Amino acid sequence: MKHYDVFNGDADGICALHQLRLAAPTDAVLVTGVKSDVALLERVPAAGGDSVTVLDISLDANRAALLGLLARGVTVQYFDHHGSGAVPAHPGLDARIDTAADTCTALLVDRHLGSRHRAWAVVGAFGDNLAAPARALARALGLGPEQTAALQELGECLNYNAYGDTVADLLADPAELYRRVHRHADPFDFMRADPLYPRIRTARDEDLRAVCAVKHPTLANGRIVILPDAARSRRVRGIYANRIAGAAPGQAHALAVPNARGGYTISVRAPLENPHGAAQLCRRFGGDGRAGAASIPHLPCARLEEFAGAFEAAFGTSSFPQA
Ligand SMILES: [Mn+2]
Repeated sequence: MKHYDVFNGDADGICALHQLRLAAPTDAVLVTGVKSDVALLERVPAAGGDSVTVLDISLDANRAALLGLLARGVTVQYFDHHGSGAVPAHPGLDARIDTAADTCTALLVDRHLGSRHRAWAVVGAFGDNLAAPARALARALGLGPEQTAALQELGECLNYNAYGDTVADLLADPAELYRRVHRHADPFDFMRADPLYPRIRTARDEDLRAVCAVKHPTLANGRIVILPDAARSRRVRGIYANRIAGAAPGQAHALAVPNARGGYTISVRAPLENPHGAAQLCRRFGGDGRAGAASIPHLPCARLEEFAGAFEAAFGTSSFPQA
């Protein structure tokens, strides 16, 4: 009997799995990928009697594969906070799905485990740009401002590492990053001990510096930012989207990064002060996500203006800028 751990390669996915496996060590086959690679369940060759844990990928995006696994007699444990559609009622499925805008998978696992490895839930929540819930948990742990800031940076760096069109764009394969993180029950130990961490942090700083040098116009209620065609832009887009969203919490933001298919990958952040509408907008263009943060894997160039119009209509912004 085999067990498979299937998880989003971002901070939230890694920190959710890490907490679960600290509490219940399991010899598992790891299945993961870049952040936008969410159709992961179809890669799981489990048979009857096997088991699967799924973390931080939308049930809707994996529905057919999930139903196939359940039909073959595989038991599935599922934690997620993305739009799920109807959750199948099946005795083999234990699903804990909560799509509230202020939660994430690492927080759902924290709740499930009775806060046993809460510092990692703080890291995962910061990674998903949920600073308010992350800070509340950090306070509950008695962490001071410096320690909290260090966990925030760790979450942002783990999240940054997951962005790219393919694993080759990334500093570290998310499966390898998880294995390294998993050697440390304490996030401060990981930050001190693993040389990969300062490497990721330095790369993130360099990418951010280069991208911040690009000038972008500001609209009345939001911004659409187009980054240059470079691997750096693909790596930094998530953390940069969170950065500009945090700097103007009343505004909506869309970040367009040229992709290998000759179009754009779009990251959308609804205003942090009113985190609604991002997923709804992205679904119209073949994307998905959460109410506050969502993305479109591929927007053909010809549809960029249509997207800008829909962005304006969704968030009440005024005009389409030329960046
Ligand atoms: Mn997440």
